[in-house]
Amino acid sequence: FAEDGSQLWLRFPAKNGISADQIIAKGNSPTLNIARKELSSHWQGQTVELRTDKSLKKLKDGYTIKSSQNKIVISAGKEIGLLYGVYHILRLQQNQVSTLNLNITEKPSYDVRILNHWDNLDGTIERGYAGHSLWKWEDLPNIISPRYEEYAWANASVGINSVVLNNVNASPNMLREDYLKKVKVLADIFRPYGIRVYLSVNFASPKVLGGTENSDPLNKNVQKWWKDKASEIYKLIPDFGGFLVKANSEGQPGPQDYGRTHADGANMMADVLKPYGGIVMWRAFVYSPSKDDRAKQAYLEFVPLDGKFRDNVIIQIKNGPVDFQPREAFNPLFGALKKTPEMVEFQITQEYLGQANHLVYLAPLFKETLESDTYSNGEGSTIAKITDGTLRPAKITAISAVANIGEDTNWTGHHFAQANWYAFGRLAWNHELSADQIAKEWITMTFTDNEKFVNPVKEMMLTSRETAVDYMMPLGLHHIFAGGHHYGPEPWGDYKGGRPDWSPVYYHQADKNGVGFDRTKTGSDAVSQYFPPLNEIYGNIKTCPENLILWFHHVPWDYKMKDGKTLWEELCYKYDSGVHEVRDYQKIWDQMEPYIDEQRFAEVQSKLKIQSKDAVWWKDACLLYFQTFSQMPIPYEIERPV
Ligand code: GCW
Repeated sequence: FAEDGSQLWLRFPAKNGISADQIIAKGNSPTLNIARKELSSHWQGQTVELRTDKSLKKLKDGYTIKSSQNKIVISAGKEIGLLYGVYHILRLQQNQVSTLNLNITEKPSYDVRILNHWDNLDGTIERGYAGHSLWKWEDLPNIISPRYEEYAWANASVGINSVVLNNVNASPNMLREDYLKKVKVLADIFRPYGIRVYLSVNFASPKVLGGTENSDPLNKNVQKWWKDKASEIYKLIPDFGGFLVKANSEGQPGPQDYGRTHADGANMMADVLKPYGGIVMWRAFVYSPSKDDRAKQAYLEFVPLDGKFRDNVIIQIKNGPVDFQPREAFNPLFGALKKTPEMVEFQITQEYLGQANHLVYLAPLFKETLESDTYSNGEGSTIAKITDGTLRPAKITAISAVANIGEDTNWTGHHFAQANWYAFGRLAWNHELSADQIAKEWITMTFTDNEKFVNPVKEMMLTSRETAVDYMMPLGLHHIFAGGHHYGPEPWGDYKGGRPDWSPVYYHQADKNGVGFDRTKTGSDAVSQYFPPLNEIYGNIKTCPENLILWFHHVPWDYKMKDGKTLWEELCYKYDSGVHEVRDYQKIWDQMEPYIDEQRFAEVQSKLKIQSKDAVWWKDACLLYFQTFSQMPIPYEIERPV
């Protein structure tokens, strides 16, 4: 068959698995039947017994696996746990791990492991680089694409249990009756795979769809509209997950339009969902053009509201305070809300990381955020522990990421972008897994277990995020992307008369003295939003980590860095080493030809060619531009700009 990447990491052995009498399981639910089918199609080991065991309910979606020579017993409180257990042993089989003496207990790090699709009803995808939307709204509810079930399968195999189908810049039409009937069809297909459907909602829906005089959350007619809508949704989809809301951000409507707060808006929705067990994920990605540093705005708006949200509201916070940059300091809102559950929003789709052209493995970025210590409850208050319920016993724990999936044959545009979907799922299940282990699993399952392939390719993946930072925005530089599409460099961008907070020059602040955004006390004082000792560490140029130095400081061009180079030289070397790293990836990849299929080999090779050209483009554009301020020579040891 064609190796077009359509099978993702789901390349279980094609020959027959165990026979029906080697599968011991009671019941006939759709979920159990999927588990049976997976075993009889792909499992080649011992007899498998699947047992539901009420005493294991505390493991939530988790399971135990115990095995001897002749038999494996998978037990779980819920049937979906049994299916996850089946994927676990299939993964072991694919990774050549012995399944003879297993004694495993798995419990997911988060209850809600959710993909956010930024898919529009017209089939386009905001920041999507893998073709149009998978959801064929025109065809639904009558024509059903086989990819709906394949999508559910892929998610279940890594433990993703929730999806938001539509863009956070939400069309009110999403809640129209005809669309809800289409949503129901998807929910029915996803359900046996343990996946619940959620929707992004437009705050102005009552007025736009229902003709209420406004969408004020304190207006009784508005509340009634939402209540009726919730009842209509739950009649169609009894296990509907809830709403995701982008309000009063980038021009979207919200409660502030009526002088109300985010809490007023979120609580109104929470109240109508509560009777059905639904939740509201309210986004903290809010900012507007103002004198205040954009990086401070979420904290300023949300901290005063701490404790005012209903218990079925969770605040969804982007990993950094600006916008999914190659590297950001973590968002200071994490840990700052003491009485309100918080969840991370990552971006799998590579809006700011070379889109579908660059090979950038994101697990190291995800891990960097999750392992960041906020010090909110003293040392060890990592973002992982704040969000997984360890430090904030929360009714709901969740983790989300913006999907990179589209209708491209290989789902994600770049073959290696599949790894980022996979890695998010695996970390949502267990945030303690290492980026290294996840990469190894994924490579083995997706390509081959030949070490001559696995080791060099894994090395390339593990370094790829830092490489992208080096050739795009080293040392804490950020948001110097070309306006609108955010693909290439435009550090000179100065949208006078437009939005200054979208202008690259606002973020790098280069002048003849130096470069970087002063977020210390002498500048925007964003550092004071961090708990001690981080406020001091970040606020002092001597102790600020160098990989964030230009995020927090305006640094003189001739500032001496730890390695003795001047800031200017360091910048030159970083850009240059990013270029060299990508060229090394090309060389590594060229040697991989014997180990894998021709099609994926050639497609990755040609993407690396683009990435390598782009890296040079970034380096030349940024260094030549910044040189107009530094007035310093490019160190002769590095390749001169072309
Ligand atoms: O990253 C920015 C994107 C917008 C996006 C917005 C958001 C969905 O450029 O396209 O809108 O963030 O997260 O709301």
